[in-house]
Amino acid sequence: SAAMPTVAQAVKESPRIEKKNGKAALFVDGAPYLILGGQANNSSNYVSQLPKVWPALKDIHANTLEIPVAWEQIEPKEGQFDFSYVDELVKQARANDMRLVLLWFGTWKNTSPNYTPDWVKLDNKRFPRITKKDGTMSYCLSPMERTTLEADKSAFVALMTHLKKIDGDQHTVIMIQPQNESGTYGSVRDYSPKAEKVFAGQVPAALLKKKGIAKGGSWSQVFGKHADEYFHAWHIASYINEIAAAGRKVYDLPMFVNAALREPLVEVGPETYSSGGPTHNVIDIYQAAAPAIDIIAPDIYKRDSANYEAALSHYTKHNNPLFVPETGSDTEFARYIFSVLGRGGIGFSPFGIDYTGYTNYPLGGRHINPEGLKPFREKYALFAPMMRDWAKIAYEKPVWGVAEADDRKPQSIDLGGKWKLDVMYGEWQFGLTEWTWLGKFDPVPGREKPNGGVVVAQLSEDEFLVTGVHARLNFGVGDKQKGKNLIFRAVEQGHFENGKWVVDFVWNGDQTDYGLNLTGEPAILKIKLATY
Ligand code: N0T
Repeated sequence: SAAMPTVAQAVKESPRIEKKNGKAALFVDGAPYLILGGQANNSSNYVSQLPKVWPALKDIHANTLEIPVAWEQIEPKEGQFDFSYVDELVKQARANDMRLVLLWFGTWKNTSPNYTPDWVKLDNKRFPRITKKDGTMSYCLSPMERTTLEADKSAFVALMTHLKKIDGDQHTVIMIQPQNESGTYGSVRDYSPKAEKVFAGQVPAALLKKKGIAKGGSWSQVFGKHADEYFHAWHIASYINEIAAAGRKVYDLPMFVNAALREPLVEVGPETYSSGGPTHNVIDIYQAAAPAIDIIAPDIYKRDSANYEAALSHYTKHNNPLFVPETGSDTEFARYIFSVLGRGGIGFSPFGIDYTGYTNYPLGGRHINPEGLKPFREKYALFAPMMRDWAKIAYEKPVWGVAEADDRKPQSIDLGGKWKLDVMYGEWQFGLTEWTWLGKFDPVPGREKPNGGVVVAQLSEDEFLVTGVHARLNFGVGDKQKGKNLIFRAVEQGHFENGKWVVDFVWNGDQTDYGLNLTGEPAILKIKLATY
């Protein structure tokens, strides 16, 4: 009947984060969605720059653009809004078949108020900055000020109201990041008289509960040497939460915050990083203070594998969905998509992906051009054609992933006890690892830096979906069936069509006798294991 919703209408549900069995998925149009992202440079948020953004995203097979919307550009005069950039951005995203994650650059952008309108950033009286311990003024706006919060909130609500109007039926915009790398450098918290008063007061019950602390008290009494940082984190998180919640009330989109990292592997004090931001040691505080935030996300610019993997471990704790909204655009960073997806991540996004000519090297790559972006392109090429399938499988089935480590040594994955997978890095078309008896060969080009990796999903007891690059795979029997010999029932290369696996051809002979070789060419394998 005419009253029945059509299929197209029925699937246009609002994007949302869903969680079950310790896993998380980003649902877009009613089904899990994998963010193969690229974040534009900071100053690419103008209509004139957009034509230089889309080609870079396309060159890496991205499906989602992360890009700023700045408070200064939508509310240049107090109470007067200009959404012309947002309108054009959404229009062009649709024309380029791209989804959007919008980054709200408001009170805190890399902790600073530089993206606030001049009527905010030039009015210290109305919008006070933090007072440092020695009584001098910090650059950073204070989270303790109601006026600032209300002003930011009203701009953000105006943005969300506008998004609902222009995009509430299509959901080109799938997620929002309120603020960017909040916190404060150079002062652990606000020491203004107003803040001091609150600091002397009681720790909120919700925080005590989250921390499992029975006996309340002042911040110093309860948290000792961590009191200053926890206090600041609580107030920034609460501030962001109030803004996010007000925005979600008018238009309910998933929201996340991003962190400028604290050292992942060494204990350092808050005077060395953005104190009060969502660093790994305060994830639980953010969760307690900011229920309107779905994800606490790490911006990872450490190139080395030890730090990178440690950062990922930190941000998968506390039942926090894993999403990497920023990472370096250089070669070494691309491999970590396998670590992220192997940990059940909902998305991955290098930073500075546009052809404006800017690069944040040495945080990212030196050459943001088709050649420089190749490491990302070859990885996204694996997932782009099956991004819905992978997202669904990762939400429902066990998954593992490894990125080639800096030592470039082989790694072994325990696939749940019955089977295991040994991964070694490099490329061979035939035979053993080193054909010493055949003499020396030219090194494989493009393998100067570690760029390999593999992900595996268990489809059923003896069936695995595998993809990766620059790796050789050797499956084996696990501890649970020691003494048996493994044999492939079949190694299928194929693709997904409307959610169904379609076999293109079957690997055998040279392609399987010495391990399964994944090169830089996209190959998705379904492996059926057996024993004899
Ligand atoms: C990031 C980006 C942009 C290992 C830097 C990273 C982006 C912001 N900040 O290009 O500014 O908007 O979120 C801070 C990295 C700290 C240094 C890490 C050294």
